[in-house]
Amino acid sequence: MPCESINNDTIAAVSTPHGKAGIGIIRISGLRAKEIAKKIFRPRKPILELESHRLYLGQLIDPADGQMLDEVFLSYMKAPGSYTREDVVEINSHSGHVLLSKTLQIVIDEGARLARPGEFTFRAYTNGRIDLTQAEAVMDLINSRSERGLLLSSRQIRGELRDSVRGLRDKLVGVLARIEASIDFPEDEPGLLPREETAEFIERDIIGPVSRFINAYNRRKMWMEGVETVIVGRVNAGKSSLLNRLINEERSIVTSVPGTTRDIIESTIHLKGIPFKIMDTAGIREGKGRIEKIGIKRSEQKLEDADLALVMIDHSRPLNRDDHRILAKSDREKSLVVINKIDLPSRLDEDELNDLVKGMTVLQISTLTGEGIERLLDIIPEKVLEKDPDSIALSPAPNLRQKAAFVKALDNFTRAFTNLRQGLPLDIVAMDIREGADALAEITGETTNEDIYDKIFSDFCLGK
Ligand SMILES: Nc1nc2c(ncn2[C@@H]2O[C@H](COP(=O)(O)OP(=O)(O)OP(=O)(O)O)[C@@H](O)[C@H]2O)c(=O)[nH]1
Ligand SMILES: [Mg+2]
Repeated sequence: MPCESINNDTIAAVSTPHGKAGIGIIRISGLRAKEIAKKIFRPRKPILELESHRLYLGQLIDPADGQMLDEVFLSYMKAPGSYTREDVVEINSHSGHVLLSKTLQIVIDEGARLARPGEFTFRAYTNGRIDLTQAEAVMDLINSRSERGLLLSSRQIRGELRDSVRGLRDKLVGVLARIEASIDFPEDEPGLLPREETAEFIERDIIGPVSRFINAYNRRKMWMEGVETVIVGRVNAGKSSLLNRLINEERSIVTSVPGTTRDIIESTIHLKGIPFKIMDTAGIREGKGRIEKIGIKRSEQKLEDADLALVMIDHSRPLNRDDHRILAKSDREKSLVVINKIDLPSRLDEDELNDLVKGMTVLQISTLTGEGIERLLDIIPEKVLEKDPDSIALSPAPNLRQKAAFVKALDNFTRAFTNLRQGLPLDIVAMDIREGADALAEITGETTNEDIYDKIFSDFCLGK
């Protein structure tokens, strides 16, 4: 969508959620914003001119019949000192669907048009106030489901990812300049471009950081969407009791009948600012009825897919084949062993157990008395954070679109690196570096195609 054609008109939308609330905000952006404000707003104290960045108290008037609709606050932000870099007017009125719709209708009658979802942010982007990574971070901020996700997106709004990408592109420009000079003056190549050194530079300063960004995508996913945490174990071990303890609610049915849980029961808790989607699963045992077998299959699938597994062992019963089977299927890297029912006497064979859980973190708990639960709540986030030391520093992490561009760029840079070392012609190397740099530019939106609005902004909410 070409930006020239859309930025000539003035857009308006209700920027607050629907429903009853203390206040509702109508936002207007574009060339006619101020003119519309003057027609529909009568300030309490007479003024000569609406000044930028001031809040005025007054009446909202329907110019059609001169009726007062509401007492409102109005502010005017003169271009380019506004969210969109255009003239922006915001009307804070009382909330309520009818009042806000009527106000919006008046604004439209006076010459604005209804904004599309995300169009205010889209204008901030097309007018050069923010780049694409910042625009996407605005959406993340709104949708964020965790404190860490919020922190990450607020840092991205300040432009951390944009700056890192631009830093990479600056380095590439330097490399390209030297390659091009060597193409033009081949006799000087050894001095201008020691191949081995240049290849090393590409590997360390370009391929390294790009790969780290790609890996960081998973971290972002965890923070934004939650760490999938599955509780698995044999029947009756106390899995449902543990879920209920962790979320502090009687969510999952607990009985002494083995095989009580059939479906996956899910609930989210936040630990150290990270959302954890805790899933209770059907207990695993061999040779039971058809329905239970389906449940067990699902449990095993979840164990495979999850980011983290709490593998539960019953302290009051000897280990059996089911325990062995579950532990054999558990990925040691992402599992914690939880020994439950320590309020009851042990019937576990210590040697057998030690052998089975070698190298894994083991915790002892009782969901009945609550013993060990606090410790478990500490260890769960530690397990996630230890795997990824960068995450503590909250370094920038790309979203799916940005990751795809990094992957494309990495492919180009890896080829350039190999070709350089193998002595291939420099114009081939230069082509890959240029393509890689273009892929990076897609991240910030500096070389983007026209359907950017549909791809990114249409997912925004109205009024943002
Ligand atoms: N003494 C004691 N009993 C417990 C403890 N945790 C759970 N139980 C009991 O063990 C039985 C099974 O608990 P659940 O939480 O339903 O076990 P589950 O692993 O979800 O069982 P399935 O869904 O059948 O696989 C219930 O009678 C619980 O009250 C514990 O720490 N100590
Ligand atoms: Mg259960």
